[in-house]
Amino acid sequence: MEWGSDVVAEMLRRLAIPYIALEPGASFRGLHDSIVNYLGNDAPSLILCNHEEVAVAIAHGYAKFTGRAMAAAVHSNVGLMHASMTIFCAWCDRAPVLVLGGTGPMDATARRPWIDWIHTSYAQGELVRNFTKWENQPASVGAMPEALLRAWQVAHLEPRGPVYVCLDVALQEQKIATPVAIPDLTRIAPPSPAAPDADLIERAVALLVRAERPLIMLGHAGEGWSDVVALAESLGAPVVTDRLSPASFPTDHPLHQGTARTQSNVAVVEEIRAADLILAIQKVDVAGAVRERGGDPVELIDVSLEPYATRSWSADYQAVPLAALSITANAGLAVAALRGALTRALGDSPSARRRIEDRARAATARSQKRRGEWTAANQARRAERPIHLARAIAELRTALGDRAAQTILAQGPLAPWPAATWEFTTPKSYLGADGGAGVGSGTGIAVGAALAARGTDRAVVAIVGDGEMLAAPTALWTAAHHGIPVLFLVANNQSYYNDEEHQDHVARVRGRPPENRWIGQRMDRPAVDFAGLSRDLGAEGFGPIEDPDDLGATFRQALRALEEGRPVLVDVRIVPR
Ligand SMILES: Cc1ncc(C[n+]2csc(CCOP(=O)(O)OP(=O)(O)O)c2C)c(N)n1
Ligand SMILES: [Mg+2]
Repeated sequence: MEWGSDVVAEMLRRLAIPYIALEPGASFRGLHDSIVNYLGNDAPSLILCNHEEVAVAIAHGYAKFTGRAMAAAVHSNVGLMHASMTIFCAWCDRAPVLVLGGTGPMDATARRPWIDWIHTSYAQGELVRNFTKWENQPASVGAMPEALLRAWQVAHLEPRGPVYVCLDVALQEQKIATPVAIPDLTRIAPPSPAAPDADLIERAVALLVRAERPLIMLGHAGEGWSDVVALAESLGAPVVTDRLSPASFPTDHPLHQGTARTQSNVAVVEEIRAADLILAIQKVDVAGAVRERGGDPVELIDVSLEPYATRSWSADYQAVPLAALSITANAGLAVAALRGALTRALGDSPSARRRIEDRARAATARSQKRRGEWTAANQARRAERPIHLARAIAELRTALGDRAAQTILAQGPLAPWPAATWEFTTPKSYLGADGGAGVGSGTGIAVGAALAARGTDRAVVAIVGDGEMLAAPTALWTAAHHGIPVLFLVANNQSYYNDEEHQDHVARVRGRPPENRWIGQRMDRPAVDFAGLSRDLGAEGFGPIEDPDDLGATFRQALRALEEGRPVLVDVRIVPR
């Protein structure tokens, strides 16, 4: 290590950061040189992006798949401003991301005229302080290792989240005079997950055993599916999941009733209303879900680390859940503890077993009935033009063949996710929403997930709206440049349709013409050539597909690009609802 930024590069390697997504900038030209010429652009290596929003979203998608942070480097105050929305999304999604930036020189005598003054901010991290877990600007080269180590640890401590480290350009470019100590990271343990309180687990189990109609409401319940499934089965309890959170229960399981914020939301609401006890596990907005009962109280056990994420600036903490028991613990550990304690509590009481079997039978009957209804409803719309989303998704699933079950859906559409068309049967088969509901985050997240999954045998697909794709299409170029295979299905309704519905609502409330709802929303004149856009960015492009019978052959062709390690886009003209 000869230069200040070599210390940063060395730390990134020792922290096993594999990639740095970046849009380049002079404020971190020192670090850029250290990655390229000190580390040889390996471990970490650079992932070149065309917008900081995409760079951070790629790191977010990588974290969604691996649970670990990669880095994103953003140029000074201007790059950080570009990145701020996707940093917010990572914050709301509790995803670890290490954002690196530059500034200065803070020493005004060392500044180049104009540009260095423009790109110097005092307390630059304040821009993102309210939605990062920690931000810091080390004031010497010697202070850099500690700052990076703390950033890494804080990002990975649950509830996880983004962190920002700002590096003074002059320190990066300082020649190292005295040796800088790098801590021996092999001797440092990562922070341990929060274990549940044993007494609370016993009390929760007592409530669960007593309940007549318990419901399990899952958010990001972790990857220990077998424990969650065993817990549900040993209670015979119905289970609901949430589109906002990664897959955490097999959606084709007979106890699974529906997924909040999708076509099957109706079933979720029915189950919430019918329950006499709800066990929520790391669920986003528990209070909002319980509110579906219209004030009818329910016994609530809330397993969540969310209380530790409460900050003042953003209300992403949601309304306070009125829980009889709040178990502030890691979801996986809590579920395992509940499962063990429940097995002991139930013992081999034949009457308890009978009650549970009856409950499971009734729940299975409900889910089968609903599944039949959804399948019939989607079937009835198979031939529609513009194409019904369920048909498009079903065709993609069929084209994936044997790979379908292991495929990773990195982002889902805003348009109502159809039920019973794409079952999530393995951990990580769906990675959850973007956290902050920010249009423009989805394409980068999908590319980041595909970067993480590259080299595994899991295909990565994303279903995004036309508005979403247009906000950040350059993620396609990054994927093409770095050989990252990912398939985008653009659910193209030629509109910011979600907002057409808002304008419709407002007009009706005001007694004004709802027919005008398309103004300032529709994107059909001119129609955007998404396949052409994709090809221009170096990826493959197909479409627009207007005939549902063309979908199968097109997806099969598109999947060949994926197998060859290339990104591909398929533009499907869908009916909005
Ligand atoms: C950064 C940002 N800008 C605007 C919005 C408001 N918004 C929410 S949904 C939506 C429409 C997105 O269009 P598209 O991706 O085509 O999905 P569609 O509603 O048509 O299915 C918009 C503009 C937002 N959530 N985030
Ligand atoms: Mg749209």
